[in-house]
Amino acid sequence: MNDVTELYREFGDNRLPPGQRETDGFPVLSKSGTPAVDPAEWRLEVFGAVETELSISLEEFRALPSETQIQDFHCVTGWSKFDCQFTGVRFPSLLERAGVRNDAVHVMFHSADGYTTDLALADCMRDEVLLAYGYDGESLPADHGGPVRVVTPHKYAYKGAKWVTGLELLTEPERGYWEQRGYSQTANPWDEQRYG
Ligand SMILES: Nc1nc2c(c(=O)[nH]1)N[C@H]1C(S)=C(S)[C@@H](COP(=O)(O)O)O[C@H]1N2
Ligand SMILES: [Mo]
Repeated sequence: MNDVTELYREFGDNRLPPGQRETDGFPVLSKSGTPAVDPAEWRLEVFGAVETELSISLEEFRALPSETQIQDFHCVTGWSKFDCQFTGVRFPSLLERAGVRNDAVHVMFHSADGYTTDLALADCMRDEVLLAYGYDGESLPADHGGPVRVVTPHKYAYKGAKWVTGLELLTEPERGYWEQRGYSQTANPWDEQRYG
C-alpha cells in the first residue's frame, strides 16, 4: 500500500485545494450515465505516437504489475474525497511497454461512453496516475468507471477517464469532452485551474 496523499505539498500548503469541500461519500459524476461494458470484450488500445501499438484484454491487464495507492480525489464542481484506495497499473509502466515516440507531447484518453480527455504527457508520466481496476479492495464499481478507469490525484478528476478503452499519444495538444466545453487543459486544483 502506497500512500501518495502528500503529493499536494508539490502544489500548495493545504491538502484540501482552494474552493473545495471535503465529502464523506463517493459521488458519481458521469456525462451520460454508466455505459454497458462487457469485461470479456473490453480491450485497452494504446495507439498514436508509440513505437508499438498495444491491444490488451482485461485478463492480460490484470496480470500486469500493479500497485495499491491511497489518493485524494478532487472534482472540479467543488467536492474532494480524501483517502481513496485504488489498485491498478501505473501509467508510466504501461507506456514503457508501447515505447513513446519522441514527438509525443500529449495523451488523449478515450472511453466507452464517448468521453475523452487530454493531458500533457509529462502530467501522465507520474507514478500516481493509475489505470485502476480496484477500489477499496474490490473490483472497481461500474458507476465509478469499472472495469478500468484512470485516476489523476494531482489534477481535477475530469482528467481521469472512466471506462477507459484507449490511450492515444498525440503530437500536439487537442481538447477533450470537458476541455472543449470550457474546462482547463491543465486542471491544477491548487491553482484553481477550473476553466480556460
Ligand atoms: N468516461 C467518463 N469519464 C469521466 C467522466 C465521464 O462523464 N465519463 N466524468 C469525469 C468527472 S467530471 C469526474 S468528477 C469523475 C467522477 O468520477 P466518479 O463518478 O467515480 O466520482 O470522472 C471523470 N471521468
Ligand atoms: Mo468532475
